[in-house]
Amino acid sequence: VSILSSHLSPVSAVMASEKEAALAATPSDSPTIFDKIISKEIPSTVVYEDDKVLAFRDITPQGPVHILLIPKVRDGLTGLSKAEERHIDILGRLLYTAKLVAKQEGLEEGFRIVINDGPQGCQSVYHIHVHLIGGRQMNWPPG
Ligand code: TR5
Repeated sequence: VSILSSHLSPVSAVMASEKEAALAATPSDSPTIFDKIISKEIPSTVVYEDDKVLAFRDITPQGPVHILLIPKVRDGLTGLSKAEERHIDILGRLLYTAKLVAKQEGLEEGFRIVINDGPQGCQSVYHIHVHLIGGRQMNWPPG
């Protein structure tokens, strides 16, 4: 463990604590940090925006490219497990936009899409989001 710890960069340490927080996070319908990112109250690096979707760089990237795509209006969609028929359009739009952003980011060799859901899925922010991760070789199975 000490050998591993000594190789942890500060970013990895932040990631570890974020994931611990995710495991402890309670699913909630309260406003999240993403509301403040949407309103620009909290700055983020926006890579794509339209009237329905915002895409910005993850603050603790898991690869050379790590972008989060979120609906600007949550409409009860705290996570994928809460999806209703009325969300079908926005769910499709999030995935299609992920493809556009992947191209924009030059991820010609491939990429990974992740949607964490609930405590066991390691979700930490209860405003649905699609992770677009790329720029390195991915492994399977995920952790
Ligand atoms: O764990 P899940 O799937 O819920 O993903 C939440 C993601 O939000 C994580 O990958 C975090 O790194 C990311 N995150 C958290 C914050 C944040 C962010 N990405 C960009 N900017 C952020 N700010 C300003 N604040 C955060 N707390």
